[in-house]
Amino acid sequence: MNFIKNNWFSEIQDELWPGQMFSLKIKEVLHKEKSKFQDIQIVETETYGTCLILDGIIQCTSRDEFSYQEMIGFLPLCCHPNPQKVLIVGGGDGGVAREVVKHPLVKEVHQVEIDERVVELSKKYLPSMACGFENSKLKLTIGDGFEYMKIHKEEFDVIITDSSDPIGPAVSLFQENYYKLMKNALKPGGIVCSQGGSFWLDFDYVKKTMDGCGKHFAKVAYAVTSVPSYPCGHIGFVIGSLDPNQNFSEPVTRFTKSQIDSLNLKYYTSEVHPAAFALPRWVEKHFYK
Ligand code: SPM
Repeated sequence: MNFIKNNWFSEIQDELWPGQMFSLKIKEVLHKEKSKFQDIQIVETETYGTCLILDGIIQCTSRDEFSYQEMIGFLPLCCHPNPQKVLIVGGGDGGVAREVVKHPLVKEVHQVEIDERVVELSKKYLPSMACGFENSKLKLTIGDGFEYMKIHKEEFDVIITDSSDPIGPAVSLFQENYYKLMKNALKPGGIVCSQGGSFWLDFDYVKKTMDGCGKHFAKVAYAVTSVPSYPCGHIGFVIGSLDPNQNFSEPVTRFTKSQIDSLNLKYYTSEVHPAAFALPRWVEKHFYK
């Protein structure tokens, strides 16, 4: 798999985003290998910093990664009244862990990542994200998130799934039985938040994932953020709560701007939080009917 030609990397994915592609100009290919699970490339780009690419799909760039990592972490954490114990499934670059450990109420973060090589390479080439692994609140397990949850029942307040796209190995993380497993791994009132795809590209898939979540969770919603290096510059999160009185667009933990700055949050604020749940009418009608 080689999508680099004349110093340009192009994200070509006929199944997920047919007829369009996003390209980044490359300064240098820093690393390339096939791990046990996937094709891994790390490249230095002209304008987006260092970029991690898995199976030909951009996972994060050092220029814009904070938007995704802060939002997938802080949206569910700030909706939960006491998010002491958190599980992260995936997230091998460490960026989500870096954000989750910042939350003042979080005491323990457990993370299960299947591909040890992504963790090792992120420590070497993406230290500003992989610093999440160095925090004393974090315990990393290399393994399968599905199997991990089968033996951890009613343990977590929040479960965050930072997966790649619904193709290949990550497909099961978007399905109904995954939501059932997460429900069983949560304490009463627990919240889940998963990479949910974009309404521009994955409209029916998002709806299907929300429906799967809705079979096991009392409240379900979809929130969005902008990430220029993802296709359409856009990505969403499917969020579910076991609490039937949950109102996702009203965070129970609110931060002043000075707290936001001391937490070194660059995208998430208590004002961005409710705005993330505001959807265009054509999307809202379809997702919440
Ligand atoms: N910690 C960052 C990992 C990012 N995981 C999600 C990557 C998704 C990339 N593709 C987005 C396409 C949306 N349809």
